[in-house]
Amino acid sequence: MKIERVELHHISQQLVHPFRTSFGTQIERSCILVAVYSEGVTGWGEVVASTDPGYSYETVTTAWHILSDYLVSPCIGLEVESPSDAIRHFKKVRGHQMAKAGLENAVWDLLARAEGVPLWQKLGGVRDRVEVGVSIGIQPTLPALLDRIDQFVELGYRRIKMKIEPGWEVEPIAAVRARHPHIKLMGDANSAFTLADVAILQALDDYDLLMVEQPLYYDDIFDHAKLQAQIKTAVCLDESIHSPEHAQAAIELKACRIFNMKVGRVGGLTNAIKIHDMSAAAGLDMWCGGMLETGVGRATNVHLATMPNFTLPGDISASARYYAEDIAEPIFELNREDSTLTVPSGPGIGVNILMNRMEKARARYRVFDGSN
Ligand code: OSB
Ligand code: MG
Repeated sequence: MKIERVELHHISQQLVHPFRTSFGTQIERSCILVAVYSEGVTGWGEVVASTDPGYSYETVTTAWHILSDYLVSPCIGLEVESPSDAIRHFKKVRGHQMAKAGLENAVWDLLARAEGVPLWQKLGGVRDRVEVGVSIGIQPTLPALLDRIDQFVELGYRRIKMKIEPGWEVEPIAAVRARHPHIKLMGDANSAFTLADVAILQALDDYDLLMVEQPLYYDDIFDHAKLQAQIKTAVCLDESIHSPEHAQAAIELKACRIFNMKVGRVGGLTNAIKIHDMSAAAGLDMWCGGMLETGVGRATNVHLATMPNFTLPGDISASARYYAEDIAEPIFELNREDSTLTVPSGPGIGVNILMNRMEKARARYRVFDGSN
């Protein structure tokens, strides 16, 4: 198929609840939706960079620049039979994995839609529902935290992730564990600790956590290996893993026992599949992370999480947990009986963009069709 046209849509939507992590509070969520057109078919992908460089150096602005000035133009007029045809020129750009992923994932969706098959089939998925949990931000008080968790448990979520930071770790985790003795529970520090805090992280060993996610520096693999040797709780790496090479280093150094797979952070589905296969071969568990996506990115994540080595519940909650009105339909709803989302069965990612709603949320728009 020849790529005829690419569109970038920068949109911004209010979150249903502010989301506080150790790196800041998000009230609004921006992203770039990428649309790739060929032969009457349109594929969609989401660039999951945020407005601020708090989680990653990438922002909506840097991704707009990298896509506009380097990644998109070489795609116009390109003949693509597989996603690898579309991403060959990406290696001329170092990093900027989220920008790359949005465009690559749109090409995967385009090709799957053109073939009339759901994306999970192209990925070799093995399930039609994926297990999910919910990620809960840092709350102003302990009672507020317990309340918030009760609400989600009531909705049917069976895995709770709590954001932690220095001063908000052992006490809230102990309180949640006391209230929910059997729930799957984990903490995500978003890089807020250092090796000097090892005693705090050791204290978390008493609460039967599934894992502690990214406790140390956002770019680190080496210190995480030192930490994993000193705590019983499994370390999970999120921020530090941007490529199959990073995953290999983490495996060989025993820096973690679990990977959080975010397709944006690793530069697209091709790298996600490589890391999936590497962690399966090495016996590491993995799960699908989230970036407060719209229905587009959420759908990509749901399909990705059907792959066999996604052994733990993902941060892919129901649409209503994020946005009052999503820009794609159908929305994702939690299956209460087993804390899962159902994988869409239509072609490609299996959701459709509500153009009116999307345009209302839109801050910036650009078309690439070879004429500009
Ligand atoms: O660290 O996993 C994270 C959201 C934005 C940036 C980083 C993270 C998160 C989440 C929310 O934890 C996951 C989700 O529900 O989308
Ligand atoms: Mg994380």
